[in-house]
Amino acid sequence: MVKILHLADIHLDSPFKKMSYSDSVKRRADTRKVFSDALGYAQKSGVSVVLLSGDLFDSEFYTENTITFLSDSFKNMPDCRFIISPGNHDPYKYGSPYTENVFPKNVFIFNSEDLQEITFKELGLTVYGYAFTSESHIKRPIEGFKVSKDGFNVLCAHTEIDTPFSNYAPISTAELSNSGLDYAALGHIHTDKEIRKASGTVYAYSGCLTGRDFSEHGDCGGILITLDVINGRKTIDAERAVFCPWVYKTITVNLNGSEKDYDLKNYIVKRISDETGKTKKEYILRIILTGNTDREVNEKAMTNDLSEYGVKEIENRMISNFDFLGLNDDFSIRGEFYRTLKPMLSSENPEERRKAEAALKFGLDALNRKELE
Ligand SMILES: [Mn+2]
Repeated sequence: MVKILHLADIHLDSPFKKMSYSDSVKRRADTRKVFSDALGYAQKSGVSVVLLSGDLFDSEFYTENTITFLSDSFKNMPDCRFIISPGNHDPYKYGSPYTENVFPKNVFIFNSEDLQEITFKELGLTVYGYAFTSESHIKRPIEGFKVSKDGFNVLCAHTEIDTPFSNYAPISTAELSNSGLDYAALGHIHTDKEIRKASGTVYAYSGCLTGRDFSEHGDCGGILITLDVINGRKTIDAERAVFCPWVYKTITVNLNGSEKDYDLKNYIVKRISDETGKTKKEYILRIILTGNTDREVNEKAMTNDLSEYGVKEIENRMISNFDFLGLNDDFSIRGEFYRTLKPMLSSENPEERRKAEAALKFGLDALNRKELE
């Protein structure tokens, strides 16, 4: 039996530009802590290979501290092998963390755009991989590839799957299907968390190790792979493991209708508890307010007011209370005017929305031959 931990998109030393300096320092340390927790889990689970499918680093800017931290982490697990496939954020090239530093003996780093392989006879396992050597990788890395080794065959790859003209080492499910690989450990897509199968090949993105902003929502971690032979047949088990204690989440709160009198704060708090349940997770929340209402909201004050519930951002997408349905079906020039403005009325840009609302009010008043204010 061989146990493998699949991780990717760790983005160590991310700058966290949107945060304050002290928060960004803390979040970088937290990221390292989550990585340590993942390796602790690997040790406890009897993992003998850790696959790092690209973007271990966020960019060519990395600190000495992080290199020491990584080297120590690898050294502290001498019986485990660490395989690194450099990705588009941390390509293998002159000046990269991979060429400038010496890593412990149990670390294997792919260094060519062409497919390479490492066989661990003691495990009956061959790992295939390649490196981004710049920010893009046009070549199809496993085109025409078929495994030729006995035992277990696994790919460790930074790739954009099923996107034929991608600049990110495109691999198709047809290629995986024909490859004879037992597992493809993919990196690059941070929020794809589905474990799939193409013929005999199980493949998955691990997703990012930790969420860094609202685009990296939901539970984050890696995948534990167990390869075995039972009654002469190969078996594979793939199981998600969550390592990141914080979760980015967006909640849409619709303020439509007649709820004019309720307390807005209580209403949002109730929606938060409905959406997050009673878990002990640390939620980082963005609230999107929608609906047709004349309610005024001070987003900044409300964000402060709700910060104890984990709210970091409030986005106001509410539109004031016009007779939209009526206008939408109105075939006069009033309806045409409304339909022209409609995309701007529901724009994600609050400034554009407000301008469109003002234009609608003035326009309708003008069409109604009212005095303009
Ligand atoms: Mn990435």
